[in-house]
Amino acid sequence: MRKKIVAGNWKMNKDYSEGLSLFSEVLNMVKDEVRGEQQVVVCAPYIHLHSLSALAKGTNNVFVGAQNAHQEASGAYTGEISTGMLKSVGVEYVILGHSERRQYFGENNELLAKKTNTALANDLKPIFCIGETLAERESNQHFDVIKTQLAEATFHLSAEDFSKLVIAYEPVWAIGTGVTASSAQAQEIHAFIRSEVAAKYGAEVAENTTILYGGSCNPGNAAELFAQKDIDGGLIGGASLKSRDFVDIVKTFN
Ligand code: 3PY
Repeated sequence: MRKKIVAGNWKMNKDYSEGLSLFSEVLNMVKDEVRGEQQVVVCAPYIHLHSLSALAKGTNNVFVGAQNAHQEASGAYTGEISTGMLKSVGVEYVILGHSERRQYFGENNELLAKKTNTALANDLKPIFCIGETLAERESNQHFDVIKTQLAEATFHLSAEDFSKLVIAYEPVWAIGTGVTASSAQAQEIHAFIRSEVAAKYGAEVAENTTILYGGSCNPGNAAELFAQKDIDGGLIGGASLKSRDFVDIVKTFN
């Protein structure tokens, strides 16, 4: 059975005490709600990760994630954070390839392939983001864009390593815009992603790959999105900053 995940992406929000309060509220509300193959992951800014990991310790299904990591294991990279450092404070997941990193920090598939390798070498599970821009969708290139992102950044992995990834489909036109892909649009792409994974790694790996939807997912649209056959949860932006909204999305699974 593949994992069902609701992951929050706080982005560059919440100072230290705000982050602790938000995470504690979420933890208290979800710790008895998340069962079996379900997981909740909170991807917070670096300053929070050590404290949040300590709070999450002892829960079975609540994990902490980072939003980025450097591609090298260590060295003279002033201001950067390595995957080994993240692992040393109890982090389990790392978001890679978010469209904001691609857009504002020039991250491309080649760099993201390196980051993916380094994360896996340090036993961190990438939540690997892919998705097309509005112009690419309008010119009917969305399937090709997704195919290329997957192939160039992840299909060099062995089947065993690929199985450790979580894929997040985040159409760029739905990020921070309040516009959500319809459940049919999202399902169509998720099914396509699964078929690409099946063509590369076989049906069993594809069947076990968790594919999240991200992009203005909120308590009002999560149930319909998560009910789709190939949507295994969400990567939640703005709604992860309010404990009640985030927990309502988590409860959608029950
Ligand atoms: C959003 O929903 O805006 C996101 O970018 C989630 O990662």
